[in-house]
Amino acid sequence: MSLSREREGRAAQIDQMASNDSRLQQQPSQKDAADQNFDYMFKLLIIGNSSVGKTSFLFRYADDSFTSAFVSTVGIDFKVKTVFRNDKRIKLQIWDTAGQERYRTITTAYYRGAMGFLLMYDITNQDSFNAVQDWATQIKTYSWDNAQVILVGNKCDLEDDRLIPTEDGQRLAEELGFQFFETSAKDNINVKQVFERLVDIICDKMNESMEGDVNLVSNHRSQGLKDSQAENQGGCAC
Ligand SMILES: Nc1nc2c(ncn2[C@@H]2O[C@H](COP(=O)(O)OP(=O)(O)O)[C@@H](O)[C@H]2O)c(=O)[nH]1
Ligand SMILES: [Mg+2]
Repeated sequence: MSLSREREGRAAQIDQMASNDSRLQQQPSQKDAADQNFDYMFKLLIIGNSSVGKTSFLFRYADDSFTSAFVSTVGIDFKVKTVFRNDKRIKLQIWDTAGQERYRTITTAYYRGAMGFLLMYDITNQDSFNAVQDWATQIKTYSWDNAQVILVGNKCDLEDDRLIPTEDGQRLAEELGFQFFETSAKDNINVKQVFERLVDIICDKMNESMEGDVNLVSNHRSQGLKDSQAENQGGCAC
């Protein structure tokens, strides 16, 4: 089989898998999820204690919606959003912990291949802040060394109930070597900015590295072999 036929066959297989995946069919972003027209794909994870607002944050970013009812996480594993950096289409596959965080039993498979993390706590909840160190250790233990992390203090709309001063979040982020944002999924504060910063720091890291495509899913379906090779050598150029 010629190389291009083989590549087409593989792409058709992936399309077929995507259309068989019931999760994708349930989601409004189904078209986006199955869309193979992208240059790079980043797997991102949102982790942190239960109830800090992870699922709400993901819905706010991916669907621009918020519901104050407790959002059931069961059955929703990830959402997809495509962003652009320097003329490159970057498909973000953003995973939610699907309630597993309640038991602190997030499988190591979940971390595999993740390039970026949002480690979230709730500024009105001391336990969630105390748990940040543990989550950071999990990230360091199970994920790729170059994975980028942003510490996110969510629910900053609840100023009257605040227990964690901004400076404490900032200091902890510095200690851990993470960037830091306070956000509100409810009032849509800093949600898009957090994802944009995470994409930027992942791109910076990739460009720093000579092995620009390590751990990176790059889609060359519509390109010739020559283009792919050239691009692999040059990193993501984003
Ligand atoms: N005031 C406020 N409530 C929020 C915010 N984000 C989430 N919540 C609420 O916090 C609760 C837990 O949110 P959820 O997204 O299910 O948290 P998860 O367990 O981390 O996925 C829900 O009642 C949400 O409506 C926020 O930014 N501000
Ligand atoms: Mg949830």
